[in-house]
Amino acid sequence: MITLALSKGRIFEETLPLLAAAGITPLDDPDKSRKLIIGTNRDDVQLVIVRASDVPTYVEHGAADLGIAGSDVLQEHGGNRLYMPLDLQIARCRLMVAVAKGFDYNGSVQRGARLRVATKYTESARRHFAAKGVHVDLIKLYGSMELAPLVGLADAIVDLVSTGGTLKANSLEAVEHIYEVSSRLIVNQAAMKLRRNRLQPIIDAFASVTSAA
Ligand code: PRT
Ligand code: MG
Repeated sequence: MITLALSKGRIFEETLPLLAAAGITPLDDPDKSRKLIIGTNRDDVQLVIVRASDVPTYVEHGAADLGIAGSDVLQEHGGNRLYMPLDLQIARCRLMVAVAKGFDYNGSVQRGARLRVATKYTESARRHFAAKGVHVDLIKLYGSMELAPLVGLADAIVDLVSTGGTLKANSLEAVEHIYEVSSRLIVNQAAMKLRRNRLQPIIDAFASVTSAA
């Protein structure tokens, strides 16, 4: 059995065309079904549905041969024990610093004020501000980062931005770009050695759609 780990929602939806190129059709929709293991039209391929941030863990430990994870998640996880053959160019967005409209971010940085920054992306944020030589107090959150500046929990947030609609709806504005994000195919290193003949056709099919896009 070949096992592919991925998260439901945007990554699952944007992976469907890649799976189709490999001749793989899921038998259930994880956004409707409560099943965590989803069969496919191929007896030898199954999907496991996990939290986006857990995908690298399943693949690293070999519980899944393959996985699809955002580069944001991989940056936080530290994916050095994973083989990453492809940038799939799906679920694209960018990691940004944002503040409440009217907050003088550049002025605060120039004055050397110690900023309170709320984020789920503590590793990426730590590296970004360290590279700039800006002192920050990081506040770890697990979601709804946009709320933090509105209620005085933080001066700034580090979060993903796609359309910008969420920032706008909460009277926030992006003030700094940290990095571009897209999803990567990740492969367990032992599986890549031992099961290459089974995995390579799937990787090639994904690559054919990705480079055509
Ligand atoms: O939801 P859960 O806590 O289980 O995990 P998750 O939020 O990590 O999963 P999910 O499925 O929401 O995101 C999975 C991956 O999709 C992320 O790791 C990114 O690589 C990628 N991705 C692409 C995004 C977005 N675009 C995105 N816009 N992930 C999250 N967002 C959120 C963002 O955090 C913000 O709250 O959408 C909001 C902003 O969107 P706009 O369009 O309003 O700017
Ligand atoms: Mg989410």
